[in-house]
Amino acid sequence: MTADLFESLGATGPAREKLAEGALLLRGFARPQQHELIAAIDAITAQAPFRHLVTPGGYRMSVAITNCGDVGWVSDASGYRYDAIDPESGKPWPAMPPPFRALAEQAAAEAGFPGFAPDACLINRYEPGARLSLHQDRDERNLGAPIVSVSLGLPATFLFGGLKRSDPTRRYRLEHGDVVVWGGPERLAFHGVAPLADGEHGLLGRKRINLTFRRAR
Ligand code: MD3
Ligand code: FE
Repeated sequence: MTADLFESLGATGPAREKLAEGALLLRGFARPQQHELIAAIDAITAQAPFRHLVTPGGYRMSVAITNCGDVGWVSDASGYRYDAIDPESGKPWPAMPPPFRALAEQAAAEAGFPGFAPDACLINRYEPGARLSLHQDRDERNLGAPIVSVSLGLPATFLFGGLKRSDPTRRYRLEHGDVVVWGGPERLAFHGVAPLADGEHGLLGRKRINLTFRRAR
């Protein structure tokens, strides 16, 4: 309890937490860039607005998404894939802003993955009640590259399971500015996000935004 308190205050204790082999949580790593990141997200979503996808199974996702980078993650009746074109606009996805790229590369290097060069950034928006059920991220061609995740806005409970859907899950609270690097054997672990609790964040209001940087191709 006391250790948690000190850690959250940044007074002492590790700002980095090893979640698994190749999976590293960097508390507050994105905080110095928070304003720059939020401005970039606003510019991206002006070009490629958040939308609720329908899964191949016909369910509307409660999380709204958009993308930037060379390719974006899309879902429709034919399945999930990465595509260079935003199906809503018929145009390429907005370019990945240099501060996004730099942050992802620096975080990956901290976790032992130097030279990470993401070509896709999926941007998830959670409003109160939105959740992400347990899934694996396996649509990327290069599964040797890590995924770097950046959390902004309201805190969320992240569920981290094993390589089988039925494996038990551990829970982690992800807060504004937290960055997680997922590589190594846990790259294919099942994971999800519990329904977002309502709240008010000073910069983002009643929502959480998560960026995931990926090497898709
Ligand atoms: C562990 N996003 O977009 S980020 C996703 O908070 C996704 O929006 C969640 O899962 C979110 O696919 C979690 C953390 C994360 C991302 C990818 C992973 C954890 C991961 C891939 C493998 C293992
Ligand atoms: Fe995922």
